[in-house]
Amino acid sequence: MKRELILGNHAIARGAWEAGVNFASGYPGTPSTEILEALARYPEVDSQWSANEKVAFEEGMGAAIGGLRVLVTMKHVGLNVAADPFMVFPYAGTVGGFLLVSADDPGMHSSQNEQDNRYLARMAKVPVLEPSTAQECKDYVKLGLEISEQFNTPVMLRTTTRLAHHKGLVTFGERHEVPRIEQDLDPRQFSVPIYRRILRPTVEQRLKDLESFAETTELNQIENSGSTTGVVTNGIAYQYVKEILPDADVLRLGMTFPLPAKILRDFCNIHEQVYVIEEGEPFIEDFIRSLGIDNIVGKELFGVIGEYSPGRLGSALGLFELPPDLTKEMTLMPRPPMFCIGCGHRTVFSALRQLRVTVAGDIGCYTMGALPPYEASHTTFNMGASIGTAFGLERAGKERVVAVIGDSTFVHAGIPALIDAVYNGSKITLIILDNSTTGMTGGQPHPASGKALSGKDAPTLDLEGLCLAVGVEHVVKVDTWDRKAVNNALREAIAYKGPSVVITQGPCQRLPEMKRRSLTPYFIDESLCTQCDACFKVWCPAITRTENNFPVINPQECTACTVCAQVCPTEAIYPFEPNYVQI
Ligand SMILES: Cc1ncc(C[n+]2csc(CCOP(=O)(O)OP(=O)(O)O)c2C)c(N)n1
Repeated sequence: MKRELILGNHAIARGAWEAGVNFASGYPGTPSTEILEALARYPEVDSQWSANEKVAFEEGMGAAIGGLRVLVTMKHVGLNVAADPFMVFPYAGTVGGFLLVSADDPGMHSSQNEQDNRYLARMAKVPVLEPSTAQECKDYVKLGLEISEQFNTPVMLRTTTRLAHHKGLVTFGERHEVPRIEQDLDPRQFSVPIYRRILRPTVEQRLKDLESFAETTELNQIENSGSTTGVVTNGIAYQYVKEILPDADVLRLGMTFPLPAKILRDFCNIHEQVYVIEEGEPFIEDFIRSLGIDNIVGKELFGVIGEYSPGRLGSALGLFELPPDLTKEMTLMPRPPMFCIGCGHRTVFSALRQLRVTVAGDIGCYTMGALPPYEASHTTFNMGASIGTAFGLERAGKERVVAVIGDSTFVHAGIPALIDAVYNGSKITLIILDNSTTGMTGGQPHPASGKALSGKDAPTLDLEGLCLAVGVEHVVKVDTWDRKAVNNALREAIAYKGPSVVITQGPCQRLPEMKRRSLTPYFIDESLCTQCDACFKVWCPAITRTENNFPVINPQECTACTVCAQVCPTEAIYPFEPNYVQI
Protein backbone atom coordinates (compact mmCIF):
# COMPACT_ATOMS: atom_id res chain seq x y z
CA MET A 1 0.00 0.00 0.00
CA LYS A 2 1.21 3.51 -0.81
CA ARG A 3 2.45 5.69 2.09
CA GLU A 4 2.77 9.44 1.81
CA LEU A 5 3.66 12.38 4.02
CA ILE A 6 0.53 14.51 3.87
CA LEU A 7 -1.35 17.27 5.71
CA GLY A 8 -3.83 16.26 8.40
CA ASN A 9 -6.53 17.99 6.33
CA HIS A 10 -5.56 16.08 3.20
CA ALA A 11 -5.69 12.86 5.21
CA ILE A 12 -9.28 13.67 6.20
CA ALA A 13 -10.15 14.17 2.53
CA ARG A 14 -8.47 10.89 1.64
CA GLY A 15 -10.35 9.17 4.48
CA ALA A 16 -13.65 10.50 3.16
CA TRP A 17 -12.89 9.24 -0.33
CA GLU A 18 -11.84 5.80 0.92
CA ALA A 19 -14.89 5.56 3.20
CA GLY A 20 -17.21 5.96 0.25
CA VAL A 21 -18.45 9.48 1.05
CA ASN A 22 -20.75 10.54 -1.79
CA PHE A 23 -21.57 14.13 -0.84
CA ALA A 24 -19.43 16.80 0.86
CA SER A 25 -20.22 20.42 1.63
CA GLY A 26 -18.72 23.21 3.71
CA TYR A 27 -17.74 26.85 3.91
CA PRO A 28 -14.08 27.95 3.94
CA GLY A 29 -12.41 28.82 7.23
CA THR A 30 -8.96 28.23 8.68
CA PRO A 31 -7.97 25.57 9.70
CA SER A 32 -10.53 23.50 7.75
CA THR A 33 -10.35 24.84 4.18
CA GLU A 34 -7.93 22.35 2.60
CA ILE A 35 -10.23 19.38 3.29
CA LEU A 36 -12.84 20.22 0.66
CA GLU A 37 -10.22 21.62 -1.71
CA ALA A 38 -8.48 18.22 -1.63
CA LEU A 39 -11.72 16.24 -1.75
CA ALA A 40 -12.81 18.13 -4.88
CA ARG A 41 -9.99 16.35 -6.75
CA TYR A 42 -11.82 13.01 -6.36
CA PRO A 43 -14.50 12.82 -9.05
CA GLU A 44 -16.45 10.13 -7.13
CA VAL A 45 -17.38 12.66 -4.43
CA ASP A 46 -19.88 15.42 -5.12
CA SER A 47 -18.08 18.25 -3.26
CA GLN A 48 -19.16 21.87 -3.01
CA TRP A 49 -18.71 25.17 -1.24
CA SER A 50 -22.02 26.32 0.18
CA ALA A 51 -23.17 29.87 0.84
CA ASN A 52 -22.53 29.48 4.58
CA GLU A 53 -22.05 26.79 7.21
CA LYS A 54 -25.73 26.49 8.12
CA VAL A 55 -26.66 25.85 4.52
CA ALA A 56 -23.73 23.42 4.16
CA PHE A 57 -24.92 21.52 7.24
CA GLU A 58 -28.54 21.43 6.08
CA GLU A 59 -27.57 20.22 2.62
CA GLY A 60 -25.46 17.48 4.23
CA MET A 61 -28.34 16.63 6.57
CA GLY A 62 -30.70 16.25 3.61
CA ALA A 63 -28.22 14.07 1.73
CA ALA A 64 -27.69 11.89 4.84
CA ILE A 65 -31.38 11.32 5.52
CA GLY A 66 -31.61 10.55 1.82
CA GLY A 67 -29.22 7.67 2.55
CA LEU A 68 -25.82 9.00 1.38
CA ARG A 69 -22.53 9.05 3.30
CA VAL A 70 -21.78 12.70 4.01
CA LEU A 71 -18.89 14.91 5.14
CA VAL A 72 -19.49 18.53 6.19
CA THR A 73 -16.54 20.81 7.04
CA MET A 74 -16.20 24.16 8.78
CA LYS A 75 -14.03 26.09 11.20
CA HIS A 76 -15.08 26.27 14.85
CA VAL A 77 -17.08 29.50 14.60
CA GLY A 78 -18.82 28.08 11.55
CA LEU A 79 -20.63 25.75 13.90
CA ASN A 80 -22.14 28.76 15.66
CA VAL A 81 -23.75 29.61 12.32
CA ALA A 82 -24.84 25.98 11.85
CA ALA A 83 -25.85 25.50 15.49
CA ASP A 84 -29.56 25.54 14.75
CA PRO A 85 -29.68 22.38 12.59
CA PHE A 86 -26.82 20.86 14.61
CA MET A 87 -28.90 20.91 17.80
CA VAL A 88 -32.01 19.47 16.13
CA PHE A 89 -30.61 16.82 13.79
CA PRO A 90 -29.78 14.32 16.59
CA TYR A 91 -33.47 14.11 17.54
CA ALA A 92 -34.44 12.76 14.12
CA GLY A 93 -31.18 10.89 13.73
CA THR A 94 -29.49 10.14 10.45
CA VAL A 95 -29.90 7.41 7.88
CA GLY A 96 -26.59 7.51 5.98
CA GLY A 97 -23.38 8.30 7.85
CA PHE A 98 -22.98 12.01 8.68
CA LEU A 99 -19.60 13.33 9.81
CA LEU A 100 -19.10 16.97 10.72
CA VAL A 101 -15.51 18.21 10.83
CA SER A 102 -15.17 21.04 13.33
CA ALA A 103 -11.69 22.58 13.02
CA ASP A 104 -10.90 24.52 16.19
CA ASP A 105 -8.20 27.18 16.32
CA PRO A 106 -6.48 27.40 19.73
CA GLY A 107 -4.18 30.41 19.65
CA MET A 108 -6.51 32.23 17.22
CA HIS A 109 -4.03 32.04 14.34
CA SER A 110 -6.78 33.10 12.02
CA SER A 111 -9.95 33.44 14.02
CA GLN A 112 -12.04 35.89 15.94
CA ASN A 113 -12.03 33.82 19.15
CA GLU A 114 -10.85 30.62 20.84
CA GLN A 115 -13.72 28.21 21.13
CA ASP A 116 -13.77 24.56 22.13
CA ASN A 117 -16.56 22.92 20.20
CA ARG A 118 -16.68 19.81 22.35
CA TYR A 119 -19.09 21.82 24.54
CA LEU A 120 -21.40 22.40 21.57
CA ALA A 121 -21.27 18.68 20.78
CA ARG A 122 -22.08 17.83 24.39
CA MET A 123 -25.02 20.23 24.26
CA ALA A 124 -26.27 18.58 21.05
CA LYS A 125 -25.53 15.12 22.53
CA VAL A 126 -23.37 14.29 19.52
CA PRO A 127 -20.33 11.99 19.86
CA VAL A 128 -16.88 13.52 19.31
CA LEU A 129 -13.82 11.82 17.83
CA GLU A 130 -10.39 13.43 18.11
CA PRO A 131 -7.54 12.02 16.03
CA SER A 132 -3.93 12.51 17.17
CA THR A 133 -1.99 11.82 13.97
CA ALA A 134 -2.38 12.30 10.24
CA GLN A 135 -2.99 8.55 9.88
CA GLU A 136 -5.83 8.81 12.39
CA CYS A 137 -7.22 11.86 10.59
CA LYS A 138 -7.76 9.46 7.70
CA ASP A 139 -8.89 6.42 9.69
CA TYR A 140 -11.28 8.26 12.02
CA VAL A 141 -13.36 9.47 9.09
CA LYS A 142 -14.39 5.90 8.32
CA LEU A 143 -14.81 5.02 12.00
CA GLY A 144 -16.90 8.15 12.56
CA LEU A 145 -19.18 7.31 9.65
CA GLU A 146 -19.61 3.77 10.95
CA ILE A 147 -20.50 5.06 14.44
CA SER A 148 -22.90 7.51 12.81
CA GLU A 149 -24.68 4.69 10.97
CA GLN A 150 -24.60 2.31 13.95
CA PHE A 151 -26.17 4.83 16.34
CA ASN A 152 -28.11 6.87 13.73
CA THR A 153 -26.47 10.05 14.92
CA PRO A 154 -24.40 12.83 13.43
CA VAL A 155 -20.78 12.55 14.63
CA MET A 156 -18.25 15.34 15.13
CA LEU A 157 -14.62 14.90 14.12
CA ARG A 158 -12.79 17.63 16.03
CA THR A 159 -9.39 18.81 14.84
CA THR A 160 -7.22 21.71 15.92
CA THR A 161 -4.90 23.95 13.90
CA ARG A 162 -1.65 22.03 14.41
CA LEU A 163 -3.27 18.68 13.64
CA ALA A 164 -5.01 20.04 10.56
CA HIS A 165 -1.82 21.65 9.24
CA HIS A 166 0.88 19.21 10.35
CA LYS A 167 2.19 16.55 8.02
CA GLY A 168 2.43 12.88 8.92
CA LEU A 169 2.88 9.53 7.20
CA VAL A 170 -0.38 8.06 6.00
CA THR A 171 -1.00 4.64 4.46
CA PHE A 172 -3.52 4.81 1.69
CA GLY A 173 -6.29 2.30 1.04
CA GLU A 174 -8.83 1.74 -1.69
CA ARG A 175 -12.21 3.39 -1.96
CA HIS A 176 -15.13 1.30 -0.76
CA GLU A 177 -18.33 2.27 -2.47
CA VAL A 178 -21.19 2.36 0.01
CA PRO A 179 -24.63 1.92 -1.54
CA ARG A 180 -27.24 4.54 -0.75
CA ILE A 181 -29.48 3.42 2.10
CA GLU A 182 -33.06 3.27 0.91
CA GLN A 183 -35.50 4.50 3.53
CA ASP A 184 -38.82 6.26 3.16
CA LEU A 185 -38.99 9.62 4.91
CA ASP A 186 -41.37 9.09 7.80
CA PRO A 187 -42.83 12.41 9.03
CA ARG A 188 -42.90 10.95 12.54
CA GLN A 189 -39.10 10.86 12.44
CA PHE A 190 -38.26 13.98 10.49
CA SER A 191 -40.97 16.57 11.10
CA VAL A 192 -43.00 18.69 13.57
CA PRO A 193 -42.22 19.24 17.28
CA ILE A 194 -45.10 17.08 18.46
CA TYR A 195 -43.21 14.05 17.07
CA ARG A 196 -39.90 15.41 18.41
CA ARG A 197 -41.28 15.06 21.93
CA ILE A 198 -41.79 11.38 21.25
CA LEU A 199 -38.23 11.16 19.96
CA ARG A 200 -36.72 12.96 22.97
CA PRO A 201 -36.16 9.76 25.04
CA THR A 202 -34.36 8.24 22.03
CA VAL A 203 -31.70 10.93 22.34
CA GLU A 204 -31.08 10.01 25.98
CA GLN A 205 -31.05 6.28 25.25
CA ARG A 206 -28.57 6.80 22.42
CA LEU A 207 -26.30 8.75 24.75
CA LYS A 208 -26.37 5.91 27.25
CA ASP A 209 -25.53 3.44 24.47
CA LEU A 210 -22.67 5.68 23.37
CA GLU A 211 -21.38 5.84 26.96
CA SER A 212 -21.15 2.05 26.99
CA PHE A 213 -19.49 2.12 23.57
CA ALA A 214 -16.88 4.61 24.87
CA GLU A 215 -15.81 2.06 27.53
CA THR A 216 -15.01 -0.61 24.94
CA THR A 217 -14.00 1.16 21.75
CA GLU A 218 -10.41 0.92 20.57
CA LEU A 219 -10.53 4.66 19.97
CA ASN A 220 -9.54 5.01 23.63
CA GLN A 221 -6.20 3.36 24.30
CA ILE A 222 -3.88 2.83 27.27
CA GLU A 223 -0.12 2.62 26.77
CA ASN A 224 1.18 1.05 29.95
CA SER A 225 4.82 0.95 30.94
CA GLY A 226 4.30 0.53 34.68
CA SER A 227 5.00 4.15 35.58
CA THR A 228 3.52 5.80 38.66
CA THR A 229 2.81 8.86 36.53
CA GLY A 230 -0.15 8.75 34.21
CA VAL A 231 -1.19 11.16 31.48
CA VAL A 232 -4.68 11.52 30.08
CA THR A 233 -4.49 13.23 26.72
CA ASN A 234 -6.15 13.66 23.33
CA GLY A 235 -5.66 15.14 19.87
CA ILE A 236 -2.35 16.68 18.87
CA ALA A 237 -1.31 16.97 22.55
CA TYR A 238 -0.75 13.19 22.47
CA GLN A 239 2.20 13.71 20.10
CA TYR A 240 3.71 16.29 22.47
CA VAL A 241 3.26 13.95 25.46
CA LYS A 242 5.11 11.14 23.66
CA GLU A 243 7.96 13.57 23.02
CA ILE A 244 8.38 15.03 26.50
CA LEU A 245 7.18 12.19 28.76
CA PRO A 246 8.21 9.05 26.83
CA ASP A 247 8.12 6.83 29.93
CA ALA A 248 4.75 7.87 31.35
CA ASP A 249 1.66 5.67 31.13
CA VAL A 250 -0.73 7.27 28.70
CA LEU A 251 -4.49 7.07 28.34
CA ARG A 252 -5.13 8.50 24.91
CA LEU A 253 -8.77 9.37 24.28
CA GLY A 254 -9.77 9.17 20.64
CA MET A 255 -13.40 9.62 21.64
CA THR A 256 -13.86 12.61 23.93
CA PHE A 257 -17.63 12.67 24.13
CA PRO A 258 -19.12 10.78 25.78
CA LEU A 259 -16.14 10.06 28.02
CA PRO A 260 -15.46 6.59 29.48
CA ALA A 261 -16.04 7.07 33.24
CA LYS A 262 -14.89 3.59 34.25
CA ILE A 263 -11.67 3.66 32.23
CA LEU A 264 -10.82 7.10 33.62
CA ARG A 265 -11.58 6.03 37.21
CA ASP A 266 -9.43 2.91 36.92
CA PHE A 267 -6.56 4.78 35.26
CA CYS A 268 -6.50 7.53 37.89
CA ASN A 269 -6.79 4.97 40.71
CA ILE A 270 -3.65 3.05 39.75
CA HIS A 271 -1.44 6.14 39.30
CA GLU A 272 -0.04 8.34 42.05
CA GLN A 273 -0.33 11.41 39.91
CA VAL A 274 -2.18 12.02 36.66
CA TYR A 275 -1.61 14.90 34.28
CA VAL A 276 -4.52 15.87 32.08
CA ILE A 277 -3.01 17.41 28.96
CA GLU A 278 -5.62 18.69 26.52
CA GLU A 279 -5.44 21.78 24.33
CA GLY A 280 -8.34 24.18 24.81
CA GLU A 281 -10.80 24.10 27.67
CA PRO A 282 -10.70 21.64 30.63
CA PHE A 283 -13.33 19.42 29.01
CA ILE A 284 -11.85 16.06 30.00
CA GLU A 285 -10.42 17.46 33.23
CA ASP A 286 -13.75 18.78 34.52
CA PHE A 287 -15.38 15.44 33.74
CA ILE A 288 -12.72 13.56 35.74
CA ARG A 289 -13.14 15.96 38.67
CA SER A 290 -16.91 15.46 38.48
CA LEU A 291 -16.24 11.76 39.19
CA GLY A 292 -14.75 12.81 42.56
CA ILE A 293 -11.16 12.14 41.47
CA ASP A 294 -8.61 14.65 42.76
CA ASN A 295 -5.12 13.29 42.02
CA ILE A 296 -5.08 15.12 38.71
CA VAL A 297 -3.17 18.20 37.53
CA GLY A 298 -4.33 20.05 34.46
CA LYS A 299 -5.09 23.59 33.52
CA GLU A 300 -3.56 25.11 36.67
CA LEU A 301 -0.18 23.95 35.33
CA PHE A 302 -0.55 23.98 31.55
CA GLY A 303 -2.94 26.90 31.07
CA VAL A 304 -6.11 27.31 29.08
CA ILE A 305 -5.14 30.07 26.63
CA GLY A 306 -3.50 29.46 23.26
CA GLU A 307 -1.82 26.49 21.62
CA TYR A 308 0.21 23.84 23.37
CA SER A 309 3.66 22.78 22.19
CA PRO A 310 6.29 20.34 23.51
CA GLY A 311 8.28 23.36 24.75
CA ARG A 312 5.37 24.87 26.63
CA LEU A 313 4.40 21.59 28.27
CA GLY A 314 8.00 20.61 29.07
CA SER A 315 8.73 23.92 30.74
CA ALA A 316 5.45 23.79 32.70
CA LEU A 317 6.53 20.37 34.00
CA GLY A 318 9.99 21.73 34.90
CA LEU A 319 11.66 19.28 32.52
CA PHE A 320 13.63 21.96 30.72
CA GLU A 321 13.94 25.69 30.41
CA LEU A 322 12.53 27.25 27.32
CA PRO A 323 15.29 28.93 25.29
CA PRO A 324 15.23 32.73 25.55
CA ASP A 325 12.87 34.37 23.12
CA LEU A 326 15.25 35.02 20.25
CA THR A 327 12.92 37.39 18.48
CA LYS A 328 13.27 39.83 21.36
CA GLU A 329 17.02 39.97 20.78
CA MET A 330 16.71 40.73 17.11
CA THR A 331 15.84 44.07 15.62
CA LEU A 332 13.21 43.30 13.06
CA MET A 333 11.64 45.96 10.89
CA PRO A 334 8.16 46.52 12.27
CA ARG A 335 5.81 45.13 9.62
CA PRO A 336 2.13 45.40 10.46
CA PRO A 337 -0.29 43.30 8.40
CA MET A 338 -0.94 45.05 5.09
CA PHE A 339 -3.21 44.86 2.08
CA CYS A 340 -1.51 42.94 -0.73
CA ILE A 341 0.05 44.78 -3.64
CA GLY A 342 -2.74 45.85 -5.97
CA CYS A 343 -5.51 45.09 -3.46
CA GLY A 344 -8.65 46.96 -4.40
CA HIS A 345 -9.69 47.47 -0.75
CA ARG A 346 -6.99 50.15 -0.32
CA THR A 347 -8.88 53.00 -2.06
CA VAL A 348 -12.01 52.35 0.00
CA PHE A 349 -10.27 52.72 3.34
CA SER A 350 -8.32 55.83 2.33
CA ALA A 351 -11.63 57.38 1.28
CA LEU A 352 -13.32 56.32 4.53
CA ARG A 353 -10.44 57.74 6.55
CA GLN A 354 -10.84 61.10 4.84
CA LEU A 355 -14.62 61.09 5.22
CA ARG A 356 -14.38 60.61 8.99
CA VAL A 357 -17.50 58.45 9.16
CA THR A 358 -18.41 55.75 11.66
CA VAL A 359 -17.56 52.40 10.11
CA ALA A 360 -18.81 48.98 11.19
CA GLY A 361 -16.41 46.48 9.67
CA ASP A 362 -16.67 42.78 9.02
CA ILE A 363 -14.49 39.71 8.65
CA GLY A 364 -12.24 39.37 5.63
CA CYS A 365 -9.02 40.89 4.29
CA TYR A 366 -10.63 44.31 4.84
CA THR A 367 -10.53 43.77 8.61
CA MET A 368 -7.11 45.39 8.18
CA GLY A 369 -8.88 48.69 7.54
CA ALA A 370 -8.93 48.98 11.36
CA LEU A 371 -5.12 49.03 11.50
CA PRO A 372 -2.65 51.82 10.75
CA PRO A 373 -2.29 53.63 8.43
CA TYR A 374 -6.07 53.68 7.81
CA GLU A 375 -7.67 53.13 11.23
CA ALA A 376 -10.93 53.65 9.40
CA SER A 377 -12.94 50.65 10.56
CA HIS A 378 -14.25 50.82 14.10
CA THR A 379 -15.81 47.44 14.83
CA THR A 380 -15.32 43.76 13.86
CA PHE A 381 -17.26 40.94 15.50
CA ASN A 382 -18.40 38.00 13.42
CA MET A 383 -19.23 37.30 9.79
CA GLY A 384 -22.08 39.49 8.60
CA ALA A 385 -22.21 41.62 11.76
CA SER A 386 -21.26 44.87 10.00
CA ILE A 387 -24.75 45.67 8.73
CA GLY A 388 -26.63 44.95 11.97
CA THR A 389 -23.98 46.75 14.01
CA ALA A 390 -24.15 49.79 11.71
CA PHE A 391 -27.93 49.75 12.09
CA GLY A 392 -27.66 49.66 15.88
CA LEU A 393 -25.05 52.43 15.94
CA GLU A 394 -27.40 54.55 13.86
CA ARG A 395 -30.25 53.84 16.29
CA ALA A 396 -27.90 54.90 19.10
CA GLY A 397 -27.60 58.32 17.51
CA LYS A 398 -24.43 58.06 15.40
CA GLU A 399 -24.65 59.92 12.11
CA ARG A 400 -23.12 58.96 8.75
CA VAL A 401 -22.81 55.29 9.58
CA VAL A 402 -21.20 52.97 7.03
CA ALA A 403 -21.01 49.17 6.97
CA VAL A 404 -18.19 47.49 5.03
CA ILE A 405 -18.49 43.85 3.98
CA GLY A 406 -16.76 41.53 1.49
CA ASP A 407 -18.70 39.78 -1.25
CA SER A 408 -18.30 36.30 0.27
CA THR A 409 -19.33 37.55 3.71
CA PHE A 410 -22.29 39.44 2.24
CA VAL A 411 -23.58 36.22 0.67
CA HIS A 412 -22.76 34.26 3.85
CA ALA A 413 -24.64 36.37 6.38
CA GLY A 414 -25.17 39.91 5.13
CA ILE A 415 -28.29 39.59 3.00
CA PRO A 416 -30.92 39.18 5.79
CA ALA A 417 -29.35 42.12 7.66
CA LEU A 418 -29.64 44.34 4.58
CA ILE A 419 -33.28 43.32 4.14
CA ASP A 420 -33.83 44.21 7.78
CA ALA A 421 -32.10 47.59 7.46
CA VAL A 422 -34.39 48.50 4.55
CA TYR A 423 -37.47 47.14 6.30
CA ASN A 424 -36.81 49.07 9.50
CA GLY A 425 -36.13 52.39 7.81
CA SER A 426 -32.36 52.70 8.22
CA LYS A 427 -30.26 55.10 6.13
CA ILE A 428 -26.91 53.42 6.52
CA THR A 429 -24.50 53.10 3.61
CA LEU A 430 -23.28 49.62 2.80
CA ILE A 431 -20.04 49.10 0.88
CA ILE A 432 -19.73 45.66 -0.71
CA LEU A 433 -16.09 44.96 -1.56
CA ASP A 434 -16.57 42.76 -4.61
CA ASN A 435 -13.26 41.04 -5.38
CA SER A 436 -14.94 37.91 -6.80
CA THR A 437 -13.48 35.60 -4.20
CA THR A 438 -13.19 34.63 -0.54
CA GLY A 439 -9.79 36.29 -0.27
CA MET A 440 -8.88 35.90 3.36
CA THR A 441 -9.06 32.11 3.35
CA GLY A 442 -6.98 31.78 0.22
CA GLY A 443 -9.35 32.50 -2.63
CA GLN A 444 -12.32 30.15 -2.69
CA PRO A 445 -15.18 30.79 -5.13
CA HIS A 446 -18.64 31.73 -3.85
CA PRO A 447 -22.07 32.29 -5.44
CA ALA A 448 -21.12 35.77 -6.71
CA SER A 449 -17.84 34.67 -8.33
CA GLY A 450 -19.24 32.66 -11.20
CA LYS A 451 -17.17 29.56 -10.40
CA ALA A 452 -17.80 26.36 -8.44
CA LEU A 453 -15.38 24.43 -6.23
CA SER A 454 -14.81 22.08 -9.17
CA GLY A 455 -13.42 25.03 -11.14
CA LYS A 456 -16.36 24.88 -13.54
CA ASP A 457 -18.47 27.92 -14.41
CA ALA A 458 -21.51 28.49 -12.18
CA PRO A 459 -24.39 30.99 -12.21
CA THR A 460 -23.18 34.38 -10.91
CA LEU A 461 -25.24 36.09 -8.24
CA ASP A 462 -26.07 39.64 -9.36
CA LEU A 463 -25.19 41.70 -6.27
CA GLU A 464 -26.54 44.95 -7.70
CA GLY A 465 -29.83 43.33 -8.72
CA LEU A 466 -30.14 41.71 -5.32
CA CYS A 467 -29.69 45.03 -3.46
CA LEU A 468 -32.27 46.70 -5.71
CA ALA A 469 -34.64 43.76 -5.22
CA VAL A 470 -34.58 44.06 -1.43
CA GLY A 471 -35.56 47.71 -1.73
CA VAL A 472 -32.33 49.73 -1.67
CA GLU A 473 -32.99 52.61 -4.06
CA HIS A 474 -29.48 54.02 -4.30
CA VAL A 475 -27.12 51.29 -5.60
CA VAL A 476 -23.89 52.25 -7.39
CA LYS A 477 -21.09 50.13 -8.85
CA VAL A 478 -17.56 51.55 -9.20
CA ASP A 479 -14.13 50.40 -10.32
CA THR A 480 -12.34 49.95 -7.01
CA TRP A 481 -9.02 51.26 -8.36
CA ASP A 482 -10.56 54.54 -9.51
CA ARG A 483 -9.94 56.76 -6.49
CA LYS A 484 -12.11 59.64 -7.63
CA ALA A 485 -15.01 57.37 -8.56
CA VAL A 486 -14.80 55.61 -5.17
CA ASN A 487 -14.66 58.93 -3.28
CA ASN A 488 -17.55 60.45 -5.19
CA ALA A 489 -19.69 57.33 -4.93
CA LEU A 490 -19.18 57.18 -1.17
CA ARG A 491 -19.91 60.87 -0.66
CA GLU A 492 -23.15 60.65 -2.64
CA ALA A 493 -24.24 57.43 -0.96
CA ILE A 494 -23.61 58.77 2.54
CA ALA A 495 -25.57 61.94 1.71
CA TYR A 496 -28.49 59.93 0.28
CA LYS A 497 -31.77 60.17 2.22
CA GLY A 498 -32.32 56.42 2.53
CA PRO A 499 -30.24 53.25 2.72
CA SER A 500 -27.58 53.07 0.02
CA VAL A 501 -25.13 50.55 -1.38
CA VAL A 502 -21.79 51.08 -3.12
CA ILE A 503 -20.31 48.00 -4.79
CA THR A 504 -16.58 48.44 -5.34
CA GLN A 505 -15.50 46.03 -8.05
CA GLY A 506 -12.11 44.64 -8.94
CA PRO A 507 -10.88 41.06 -8.71
CA CYS A 508 -8.46 39.98 -6.00
CA GLN A 509 -4.95 40.26 -7.43
CA ARG A 510 -3.96 37.01 -5.74
CA LEU A 511 -6.34 34.95 -7.87
CA PRO A 512 -4.10 32.93 -10.19
CA GLU A 513 -6.04 34.03 -13.25
CA MET A 514 -5.89 37.71 -12.14
CA LYS A 515 -2.21 37.85 -11.15
CA ARG A 516 -1.60 41.12 -12.93
CA ARG A 517 -4.19 43.63 -13.88
CA SER A 518 -2.16 44.38 -16.96
CA LEU A 519 1.18 43.09 -18.13
CA THR A 520 2.70 46.56 -17.99
CA PRO A 521 4.01 47.53 -14.56
CA TYR A 522 4.24 51.18 -13.57
CA PHE A 523 7.44 53.14 -13.27
CA ILE A 524 8.52 56.37 -11.50
CA ASP A 525 10.28 58.84 -13.76
CA GLU A 526 12.94 60.52 -11.59
CA SER A 527 13.17 63.46 -13.99
CA LEU A 528 9.56 64.36 -13.13
CA CYS A 529 9.50 63.23 -9.48
CA THR A 530 9.67 66.02 -6.88
CA GLN A 531 10.04 63.56 -3.95
CA CYS A 532 6.76 64.82 -2.47
CA ASP A 533 6.07 61.28 -1.17
CA ALA A 534 2.40 61.32 -2.20
CA CYS A 535 2.85 57.85 -3.74
CA PHE A 536 4.11 56.48 -0.41
CA LYS A 537 0.78 57.40 1.15
CA VAL A 538 -0.85 54.74 -1.01
CA TRP A 539 0.93 52.30 1.34
CA CYS A 540 1.80 49.91 -1.45
CA PRO A 541 4.55 47.43 -0.50
CA ALA A 542 5.81 47.49 -4.13
CA ILE A 543 7.01 51.10 -3.64
CA THR A 544 10.35 51.53 -1.86
CA ARG A 545 13.19 54.09 -1.99
CA THR A 546 16.36 54.34 -4.01
CA GLU A 547 19.66 55.34 -2.40
CA ASN A 548 18.97 58.88 -3.65
CA ASN A 549 15.68 58.92 -1.81
CA PHE A 550 13.51 58.64 -4.90
CA PRO A 551 10.49 56.37 -4.75
CA VAL A 552 10.82 53.29 -6.93
CA ILE A 553 8.31 50.61 -7.97
CA ASN A 554 9.37 46.98 -8.04
CA PRO A 555 8.29 45.96 -11.56
CA GLN A 556 8.10 42.30 -10.63
CA GLU A 557 5.50 43.06 -8.00
CA CYS A 558 3.50 45.92 -9.49
CA THR A 559 0.01 44.86 -10.60
CA ALA A 560 -0.55 48.11 -12.50
CA CYS A 561 -3.47 49.03 -10.27
CA THR A 562 -2.65 52.68 -11.16
CA VAL A 563 -3.53 54.07 -7.73
CA CYS A 564 -0.05 55.59 -7.16
CA ALA A 565 -0.19 57.20 -10.62
CA GLN A 566 -3.53 58.74 -9.70
CA VAL A 567 -2.10 60.49 -6.62
CA CYS A 568 1.13 61.76 -8.23
CA PRO A 569 0.82 65.56 -8.68
CA THR A 570 3.52 65.72 -11.40
CA GLU A 571 2.41 62.72 -13.47
CA ALA A 572 5.80 61.12 -12.86
CA ILE A 573 4.29 57.62 -12.68
CA TYR A 574 3.29 55.87 -15.87
CA PRO A 575 3.46 52.43 -17.52
CA PHE A 576 7.05 51.26 -17.82
CA GLU A 577 7.09 50.62 -21.53
CA PRO A 578 4.09 50.13 -23.84
CA ASN A 579 5.04 46.60 -24.88
CA TYR A 580 6.66 45.44 -21.67
CA VAL A 581 6.03 41.76 -21.00
CA GLN A 582 7.19 40.23 -17.73
CA ILE A 583 9.68 37.40 -18.21
C1 LIG B 1 -18.43 31.89 10.70
C2 LIG B 1 -17.13 32.02 9.98
N1 LIG B 1 -16.90 31.25 8.90
C3 LIG B 1 -15.73 31.35 8.23
C4 LIG B 1 -14.77 32.23 8.64
C5 LIG B 1 -13.44 32.33 7.91
N2 LIG B 1 -13.39 33.55 7.12
C6 LIG B 1 -12.79 34.67 7.55
S1 LIG B 1 -13.03 35.96 6.53
C7 LIG B 1 -13.91 35.05 5.46
C8 LIG B 1 -14.52 35.63 4.21
C9 LIG B 1 -13.64 36.53 3.46
O1 LIG B 1 -14.17 36.80 2.19
P1 LIG B 1 -14.79 38.19 1.80
O2 LIG B 1 -15.81 38.63 2.77
O3 LIG B 1 -15.24 38.12 0.39
O4 LIG B 1 -13.55 39.20 1.94
P2 LIG B 1 -12.08 39.17 1.32
O5 LIG B 1 -11.21 38.46 2.28
O6 LIG B 1 -12.15 38.51 -0.03
O7 LIG B 1 -11.70 40.60 1.21
C10 LIG B 1 -14.00 33.74 5.91
C11 LIG B 1 -14.68 32.69 5.16
C12 LIG B 1 -15.04 33.00 9.80
N3 LIG B 1 -14.15 33.84 10.31
N4 LIG B 1 -16.21 32.89 10.44
